[in-house]
Amino acid sequence: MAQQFVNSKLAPNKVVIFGKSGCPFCHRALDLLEELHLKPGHLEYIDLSNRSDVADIQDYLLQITGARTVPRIFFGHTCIGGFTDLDALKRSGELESLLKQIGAL
Ligand SMILES: N[C@@H](CCC(=O)N[C@@H](CS)C(=O)NCC(=O)O)C(=O)O
Repeated sequence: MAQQFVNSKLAPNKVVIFGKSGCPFCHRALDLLEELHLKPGHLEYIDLSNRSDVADIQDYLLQITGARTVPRIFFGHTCIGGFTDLDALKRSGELESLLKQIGAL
């Protein structure tokens, strides 16, 4: 179920953030991406906080991305990591071109 849920959310030209409401890194990741004004419908924030299967989802995220912390951020089907990694992409100047490559910007 967790696997199905996560995979159903990912799409080639979409940015997806799996987060939790009490997580400051999640809010910073969402703010950073919202500031870039991605194409409508190409950014989705998924709040895992109130889901009964949150642990299963995080276990599955660990399995496919190497970490179960939130945020877990996907560009298409590729996980770019968490907020620190997103911020590093911004600072290095790679972020916008990666978003353009997947068709989200
Ligand atoms: N360096 C990571 C830090 C992420 C992190 O520490 N997230 C916390 C929440 S703010 C977390 O996942 N804690 C465990 C949990 O909520 O299951 C990032 O930038 O994404």
